[in-house]
Amino acid sequence: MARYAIGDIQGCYHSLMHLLEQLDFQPGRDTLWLVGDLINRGTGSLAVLRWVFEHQSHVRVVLGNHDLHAIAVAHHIKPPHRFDTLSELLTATDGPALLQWLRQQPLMVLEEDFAMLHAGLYPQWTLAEARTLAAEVEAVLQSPGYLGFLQQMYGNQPAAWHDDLAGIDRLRAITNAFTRMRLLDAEGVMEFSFKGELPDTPAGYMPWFLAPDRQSANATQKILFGHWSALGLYQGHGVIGLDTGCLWGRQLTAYALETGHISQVPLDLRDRPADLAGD
Ligand SMILES: [Mn+2]
Repeated sequence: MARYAIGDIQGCYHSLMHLLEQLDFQPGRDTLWLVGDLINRGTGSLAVLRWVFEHQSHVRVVLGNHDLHAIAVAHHIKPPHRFDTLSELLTATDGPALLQWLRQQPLMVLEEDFAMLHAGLYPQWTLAEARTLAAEVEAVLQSPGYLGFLQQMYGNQPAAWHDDLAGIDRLRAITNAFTRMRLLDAEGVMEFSFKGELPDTPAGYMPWFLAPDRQSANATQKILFGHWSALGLYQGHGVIGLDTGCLWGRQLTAYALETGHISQVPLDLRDRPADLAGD
């Protein structure tokens, strides 16, 4: 029995199949931990989501920004982005059921030895506090009122967390930290536009995992995350970054939780659309 965490798949179905073959992944014996952004931009969003749905009892998933975007587009809350590759999923007869299942997935997984989230963990939060805050958003996403939340989910404000945030501001700040954050400034203001490499971090900002006062820094759990393809494979400070830019022509990466062994496959070119740009 093994557990493997896999970085952002983004609809790269063939690359995922190659990686699972390389791992000799056996459903019923092994478990996958997927760091979110399962779908969009690659050509195989429908195939990826069908595969994950079919193997859901052997897969742990956290929601990424592209996953939430797909749900919002499906409900006509957000217009499709020019480089979205969601139309096959959105028109499939099983599309609504697949997206309903996706909407039930958490923002954070917390076990005794590992935690997993898509983008970042706000430095002021312990892992236990973060899990409680994730539950606030998950409860709304899983409630009949989820459309109202999706309609107000977008926006960069409030950019800093305060414990006394309430209502939609509170839910938006939690969602942005878990699914979009890469950098913050010394005052804890989140920055969402920078997507570059670590050495190019703008002056005055730092990656969330290098914040000097990070409450999760000394946790027992290692933190698995994705979302930052330009960071690449990152191991240090108790975190493991797994988005290695498969979609962008680099690799899809798996991290074996029991051994720390890294496995990688290159992009299968069938996964890459002819028209690819954006984030
Ligand atoms: Mn992402």
